Amino acid sequence: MDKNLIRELANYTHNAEKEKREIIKITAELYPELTIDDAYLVQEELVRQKLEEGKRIVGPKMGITSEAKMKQMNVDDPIYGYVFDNMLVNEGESISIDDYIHPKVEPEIAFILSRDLEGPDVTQLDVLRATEYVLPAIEIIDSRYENFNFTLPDVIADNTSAAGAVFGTQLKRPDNLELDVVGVTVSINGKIQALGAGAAVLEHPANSVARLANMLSKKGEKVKAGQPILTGGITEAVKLSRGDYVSVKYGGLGEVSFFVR
Ligand code: 0L1
Ligand code: MG
Repeated sequence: MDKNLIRELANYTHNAEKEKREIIKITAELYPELTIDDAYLVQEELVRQKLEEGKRIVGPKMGITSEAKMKQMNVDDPIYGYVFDNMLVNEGESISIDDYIHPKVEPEIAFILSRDLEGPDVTQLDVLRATEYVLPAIEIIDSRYENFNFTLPDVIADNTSAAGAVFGTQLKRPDNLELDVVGVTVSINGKIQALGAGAAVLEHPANSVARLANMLSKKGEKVKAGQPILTGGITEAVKLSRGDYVSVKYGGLGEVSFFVR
């Protein structure tokens, strides 16, 4: 793919993110031929631009991690993107809805590794052995595309809709936790809007970290120790509105909350 085109497409999604403005998906008219491999080149350029602006990668995130969503999008692999430091929201604090386009939240379990993991054959057991802590988290997604209407290459080129992350402050050792049967409820203003269990993420959230390591190995990259890794939404994404109090409870892992003003 031509370098100028990669830059043009990265500018397209990056500018929309900076200006909090909806855009039409790339594959509609701008470049209908965009493949998944092309889209990761666009994402790499987007990441490069953000780093050049002084932003810092906090950690990777996985998306499309439920079998139902993969089937719906007709793909075999989940997708990945990156959470940056300017996207972090402190637990218990508030966000302004005006800083987003049409934000939604996803309850996720995050992993912090004690050592790097390098694919291509990383397993769930390898991940659990390398895990220092797991922690509860909420991802805020905010596709830059109109009505969240995109194909898989489009969403990869948009850094997989990454817009925010709230990490819980309780870190737990993974040893005595059964993360596949951890229950999760997402409440808005005290009313449960979605619920699920850890197994919704590739049967076990550790599988998501393994898949990430194996996908990154195709580019000669690893999953790094010390970074929180968002493993994917346990329930469908829940839309946010001004005035919401968002509270997510995780069995055995604690609670994470924030306000929307
Ligand atoms: O983190 C995610 O699972 C989001 C992936 C992109 C799909 C979306 O924006 O709904
Ligand atoms: Mg997510």
